[in-house]
Amino acid sequence: MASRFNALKADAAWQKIWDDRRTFAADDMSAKPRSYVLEMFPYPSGRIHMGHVRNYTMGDVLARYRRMIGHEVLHPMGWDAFGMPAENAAMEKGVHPGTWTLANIETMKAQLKRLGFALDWTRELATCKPDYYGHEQALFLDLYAAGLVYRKESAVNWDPVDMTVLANEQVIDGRGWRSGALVERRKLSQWFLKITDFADELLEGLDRLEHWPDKVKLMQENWIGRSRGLQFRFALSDGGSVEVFTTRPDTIFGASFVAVAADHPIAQRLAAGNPAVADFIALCKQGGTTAAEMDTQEKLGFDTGLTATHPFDPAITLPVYIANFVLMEYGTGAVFGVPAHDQRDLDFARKYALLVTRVVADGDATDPIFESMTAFTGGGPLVNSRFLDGLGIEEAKRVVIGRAESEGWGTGTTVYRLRDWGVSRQRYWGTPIPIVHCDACGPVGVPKEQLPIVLPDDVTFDVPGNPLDRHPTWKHVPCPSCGAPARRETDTLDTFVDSSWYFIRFASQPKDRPFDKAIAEKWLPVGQYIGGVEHAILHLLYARFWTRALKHIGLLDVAEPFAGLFTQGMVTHETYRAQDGRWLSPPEVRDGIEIATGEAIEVGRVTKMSKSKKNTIDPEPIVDQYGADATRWFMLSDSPPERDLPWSDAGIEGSWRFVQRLWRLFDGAAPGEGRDPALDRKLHQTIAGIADDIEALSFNKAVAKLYELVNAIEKATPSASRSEAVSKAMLLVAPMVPHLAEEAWAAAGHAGLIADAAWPSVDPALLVEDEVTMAIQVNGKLRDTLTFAKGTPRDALEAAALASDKVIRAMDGKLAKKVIVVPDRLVNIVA
Ligand code: ANZ
Ligand code: ZN
Repeated sequence: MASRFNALKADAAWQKIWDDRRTFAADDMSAKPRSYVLEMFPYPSGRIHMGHVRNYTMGDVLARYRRMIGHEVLHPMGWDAFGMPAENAAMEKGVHPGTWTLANIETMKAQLKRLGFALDWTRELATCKPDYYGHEQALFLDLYAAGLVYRKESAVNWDPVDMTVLANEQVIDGRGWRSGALVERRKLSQWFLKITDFADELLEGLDRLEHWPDKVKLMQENWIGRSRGLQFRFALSDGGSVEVFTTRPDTIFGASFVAVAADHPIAQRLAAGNPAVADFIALCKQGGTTAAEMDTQEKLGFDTGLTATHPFDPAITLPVYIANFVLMEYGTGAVFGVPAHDQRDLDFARKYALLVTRVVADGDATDPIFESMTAFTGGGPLVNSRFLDGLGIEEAKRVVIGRAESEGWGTGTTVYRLRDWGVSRQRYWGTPIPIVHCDACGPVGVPKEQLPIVLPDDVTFDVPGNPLDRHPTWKHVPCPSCGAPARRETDTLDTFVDSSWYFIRFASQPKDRPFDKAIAEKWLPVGQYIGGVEHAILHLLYARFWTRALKHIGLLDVAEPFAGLFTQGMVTHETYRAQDGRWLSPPEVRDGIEIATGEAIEVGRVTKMSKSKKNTIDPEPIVDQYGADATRWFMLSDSPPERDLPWSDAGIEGSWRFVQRLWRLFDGAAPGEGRDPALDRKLHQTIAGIADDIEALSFNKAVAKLYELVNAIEKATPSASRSEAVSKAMLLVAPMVPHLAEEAWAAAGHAGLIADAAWPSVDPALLVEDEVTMAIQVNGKLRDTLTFAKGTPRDALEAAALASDKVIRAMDGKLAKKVIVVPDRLVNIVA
């Protein structure tokens, strides 16, 4: 062996061997216990980043470890390959989205390979390929046939200058990202998936996900947002009535106005006779559709002059407004406002000088006059509310709902914040929705034998809008049902649909159908899923829904897609700024100086690596310089995996030095004879501890134990124990630094791959601590502590205690009358 580990050479050599031998291909038919380890698949943006490296290294250590303990491991990789950035590249650089995407996949795949991940590349998939999205189209049709897909008018962001629909992320401060025009809300007929049918199941299923982080479960719970509500009618001064919906019926005595949406029938009726109303409604239609935008928009209202009668007291009347913050799509499109206890209502009430009455006590504050500009949304006993006074919020809700129902003016309902999933995107680079619109037959599903409906290649991006829609021929097809000339659907599916079932396709990928039920069921659910917390809500909820929907239609009998979930922290780095405020990248800076100008720079906060702040470290040159193993090792050390990992040069250099140190240890192991009991114990404790740490994904703890073990081995003198510890240490580090481990394993004369070797077994007897620290007392007072081998006999303990300097001093010349010995615990000398 050479005394220096040549990572560049070893990395490439072992990667080729793993590839040639298909070492990490999973066997569907294996009789071994199965492990499905999955990291969230990447979007092929062009290059991998440190976040990918950290994420995939964690999954890789678990996957390799599970192989070593004898599992058949499925650890696949693919590409979430549809989406806007490819279309943006097409618009900016004139390159076809497909060309751009496939080139990125090729680059990134090569980059991933250089990190030596134990991936089953035979199952690689890319969602932008017809052999993936064609099966997705088939599943969409199955869901359509089962009534889980429907069409509905819904609001979109409309750019009036570019004449196109914009995705929410293309609306910046209420304006189109390209045109800069104020975005309007427009109605379009769009496709929806009935996720709300599964709201209760999705909520209740969370309780059974023991291996999910609580914070993610809470986020999903809030997103589903199940609550009890009340729907009831207010009588109006014009003889009509308006139905409102509330989740806070307890606050009914704090109501100071009623508000309806701009497209509520009452508003529309008033607009017909009053141009001022019509103008106000037009004003409300400006602005984006995202919840955040709705929240930050200024609250605007139009007083209709109508009044509404309070359900519990006809003497109380409330003004009726048309308001821009009330949505027609939610509840009944009308609300009553309680300004003291809802911030939107308070903003509105202050603006229009309406009454603000406190009805929930805020600690000592019970005064009906509410002065603050911040609504009180906390809990407390009801006040100023007649028969509700003194009740808690939940109790008061029940009382009001009970009275409304028994008096017949309202109904209690269970309501959800969760909306059905709108999947239509007016974009090119996505899965074509397999529907044909016929004037006679309406929307008709494409017969499955015509799938995949493939995207046309000859599209242009020089003008805004959807290239599929303006393609000269693609959409003109005969109706599958009656044969008359008809139009293909030109919307494509939300890319979240693609990622809602890729883990099923990884498990089984027949050519002629989306997956084989029996084989997919062998692998699923994914045992350990690892990814960013940014997907805590949408992706994970959609995948849970899709899995249930497939179960509902009998295609797959799996309750939950991901049994275990782990959300890893980010890789962060310092930020640098030049004197003139320009962000500088780490290579442009040395010792606090901008290299190019020689001027001092300002060191900013440590933040998530991002292109905009230029504080990214490109993994590829790091791997070139330090090798895959040092890079992997650094990703695992220092920070707990759920926390942020600050990148530092010192950190990667330290990892590199440790890799070299491991190499010297494996290289220089002189054979020896005789046992070294302390080292034996250390080794076996480390084996057991690391196994637990890896299962718990506490990689930093496993790393710390390996440092300790290596220290102990280095200090030990040659012995049979030391030789054993060296060769077992190779196995222990193999999941983390696999190239070095293979190299050392081969050099030590083993025939097979260390990737296929078994995890060392533990001798339970050696796990027991064999030393005890005992209290030595004189007349019941602690005077000394001494360490003995476990089970040391009484007379030896007694003799050692009496010989202690501290004891002798404490006895002050007196004789011991009696010595009480509790073996392994204490010695008490009575003097
Ligand atoms: C009275 C009230 C008092 C309300 C109070 C809230 C706080 P969640 O919980 O998110 O479902 N609301 C109902 N329909 C609406 C619509 N179409 N557009 C805008 N707001 C609407 O929200 C339910 C609450 O949102 C309802 O309860 C209603 O205001 C409002 F202290 O009624 B509440
Ligand atoms: Zn037809």
